[in-house]
Amino acid sequence: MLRRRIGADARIVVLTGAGISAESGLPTFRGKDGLWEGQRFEDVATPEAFARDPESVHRFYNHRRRQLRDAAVQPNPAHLALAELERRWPGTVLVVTQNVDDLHERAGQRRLIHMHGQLDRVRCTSCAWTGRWDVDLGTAHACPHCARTGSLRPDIVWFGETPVGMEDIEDALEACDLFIAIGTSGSVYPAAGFVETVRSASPAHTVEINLEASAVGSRFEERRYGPASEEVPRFIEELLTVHA
Ligand code: BJW
Repeated sequence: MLRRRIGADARIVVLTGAGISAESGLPTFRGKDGLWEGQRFEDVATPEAFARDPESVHRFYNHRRRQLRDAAVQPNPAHLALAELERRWPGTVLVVTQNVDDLHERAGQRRLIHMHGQLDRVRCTSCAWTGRWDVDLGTAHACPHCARTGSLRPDIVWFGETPVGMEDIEDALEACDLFIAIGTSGSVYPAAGFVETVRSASPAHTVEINLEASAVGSRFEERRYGPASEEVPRFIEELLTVHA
């Protein structure tokens, strides 16, 4: 049962991390079999790494972009439940995802901010053009807008770069009544600090859903531990049973 009564007009903000896509077949970053295992993130997820060795960075993201198109990689019950919440909740729902996959969109989520960018988009470092990109990317490609070669990069937020949509995210966090963090380790900022932003701005209810306590788990009022594909639909069903 929900630990606190949530009003029908509640403004809900949901933060998602790699754990929500794990059961769709996409690896998380940290821990056993994670993307960072056997690899230093400084070698693939920083602007310095890209400047030093763009082909290695392209290889890392090309592999992941191809993985996204694997027929077995589909939204799981947790993504679907969040889209259902957005459709049926009388108040507002905003999903802020750290994930660069498109599983929330494929599940039907509409109010969504990709704070760490998107795998299926690229950006030109020369003219700032951004656009969709579904195939492998390399240093020989030319920008479709300015025609410069070798200036396209994955539209991903690397360490040391500013996440996308921070003003809108901060406004939503400060105004929300319910904050739910799903499948994120709480080890990368600013996302790891969102629970603190919510707590200092309002008396909102805060809920963590994860396989295990995250690095900031103790800061949440309510904690539910188990696979996202089970815990998220259960939690959302409880919310909707009360109000929809
Ligand atoms: C399940 C599950 C299942 C598994 N069911 N759960 C010192 C102190 C504080 C901060 C800093 C510092 N030094 C530098 C910083 C800032 C830095 C930072 O945080 N560094 C840390 C290393 C400390 N941050 C930045 O540089 C960010 N930019 C920034 O701060 O700009 C300044 C600014 C802020 C605010 C406004 C304006 C300006 C940028 C961060 C960019 C992160 N990029 C990456 C890689 C790129 C994307 C990609 O390649 O995909 O984003 S790093 C990587 O970590 C990726 C993820 O989005 C991110 C978070 O990982 P996530 O999602 O939490 O995954 P995991 O693997 O860590 O955890 C998975 C979780 O799921 C686990 O808890 C499991 O238990 C769980 N789980 N299966 C439920 N079935």
